[in-house]
Amino acid sequence: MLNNINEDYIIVSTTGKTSRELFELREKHGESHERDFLVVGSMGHVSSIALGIALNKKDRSIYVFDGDGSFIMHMGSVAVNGQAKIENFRHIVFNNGSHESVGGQPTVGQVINITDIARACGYDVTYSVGNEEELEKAIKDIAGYKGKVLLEIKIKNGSRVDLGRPTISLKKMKDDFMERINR
Ligand SMILES: Cc1ncc(C[n+]2csc(CCOP(=O)(O)OP(=O)(O)O)c2C)c(N)n1
Repeated sequence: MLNNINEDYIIVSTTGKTSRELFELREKHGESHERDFLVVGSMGHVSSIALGIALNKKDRSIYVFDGDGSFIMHMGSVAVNGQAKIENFRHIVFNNGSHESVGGQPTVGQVINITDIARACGYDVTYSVGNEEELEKAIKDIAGYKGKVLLEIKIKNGSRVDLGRPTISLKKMKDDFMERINR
């Protein structure tokens, strides 16, 4: 997915294995972490943090990497996001129907209709994809789109058991990220 984002972007990524995977992918590809803000610990707050950045950096494309558990946890923020006057908000929900990071307890993520909720709250366009081909097409469609987008990616559980954790201090990562978005 990262390879298919073809614009100047930043990522605000939810707590748990999503952020751990993002960190590991950057390391694997020899890429810097400065585009990424990893929300470690504060489950459910990722889209609110991203909204603050999107409102203040309107020339940047903001990708929110969210989980279904996190999305549901603070669903009120979806209403606030949906009413914000911004055109640079791309909310991606990795929906595995569970809290995989902490043992795989089921959520109602794959029972409720996340895209309907987003549209009802004011998001301009939504996608729900379930395979790689649809995902690649959706990523291309939303790049550069002027508005608030929600893309739900329906996935299965299956993260690696030996997945690492960030090896750079969170303070340094935050400082590098701040430097990058203010450049
Ligand atoms: C306020 C709060 N509650 C609980 C946790 C513990 N916790 C970390 S990740 C996680 C599960 C997140 O589920 P989801 O957003 O669906 O992502 P997944 O783990 O499936 O990738 C939980 C419960 C936390 N970090 N913060």
